[in-house]
Amino acid sequence: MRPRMCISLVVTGLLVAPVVGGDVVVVTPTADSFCRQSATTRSYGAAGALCVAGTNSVNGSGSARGRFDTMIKFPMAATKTAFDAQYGAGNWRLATAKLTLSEVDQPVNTIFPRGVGEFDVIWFSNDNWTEGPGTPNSVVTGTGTQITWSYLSAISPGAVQQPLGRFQNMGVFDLQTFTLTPSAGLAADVEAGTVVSLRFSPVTSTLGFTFHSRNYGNPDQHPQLALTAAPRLPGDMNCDGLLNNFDIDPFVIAIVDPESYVESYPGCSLLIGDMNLDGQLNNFDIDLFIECIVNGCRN
Ligand SMILES: [Ca+2]
Ligand SMILES: [Ca+2]
Ligand SMILES: [Ca+2]
Repeated sequence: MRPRMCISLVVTGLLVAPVVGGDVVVVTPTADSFCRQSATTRSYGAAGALCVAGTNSVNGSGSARGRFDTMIKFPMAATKTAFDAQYGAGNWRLATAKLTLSEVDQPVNTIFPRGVGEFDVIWFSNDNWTEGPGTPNSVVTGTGTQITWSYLSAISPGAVQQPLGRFQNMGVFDLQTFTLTPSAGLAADVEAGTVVSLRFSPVTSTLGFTFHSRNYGNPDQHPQLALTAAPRLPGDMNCDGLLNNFDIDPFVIAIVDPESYVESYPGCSLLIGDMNLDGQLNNFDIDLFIECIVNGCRN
């Protein structure tokens, strides 16, 4: 059979230096804000911190603080541009999404509660919200689309909300990274280069998780969303949207002579041959490629 013949040439012929890719794109927010159930019209969008807290949360002095939810908005245009350049326009899908937050375990401002517990991160379909100008020390009533408890409550029933994971804070002053499930909505936003809105809602009633916002002075401690992509159709080496015998020759070229592949298939990417999705194209991808050509791919 042709597939086995062609590939056997590669298997017996060489040890190829890996083609490394799988870049991580890191995105920071364009808007973020918390809101409080006990202060329904207040804006806190310019605060240096964000918070998600349960209904029974208390601050450092034991005073009841009640429920806090947080909204964060990430722009995806630059991410799409980067992955289009890496894989070819439309030839990739969202693979992983990791959120890093900078926890403030003992916030100075007494508005913020403290307590370890669980919370949900949720993909929120409605991007029609803004961060208002208020802070804990600057009393401002939110107007229009500015995030307040009232506005979030008004837009929530009409929004699609997809869970991206249930997590727990550490109760320490440190960066924490949470691996999000790439839900259909999250993936669609990233792949279209639009906007991702995330909502943080409490699970544990005594949770009080405070972390730095994009308004905080040190940019290293702003919320960060780190994204990676993978080929949309692994093994489609000629980028015609199909995986078949016509991909065998370009796969062989990509393994043996990567520079020649790049010249011959502009707009495609060597990483489309990364069949085991480890971010490299090398000999370890050959068996999986053969398996896909002969028997069809599992994914
Ligand atoms: Ca903000
Ligand atoms: Ca193809
Ligand atoms: Ca690989």
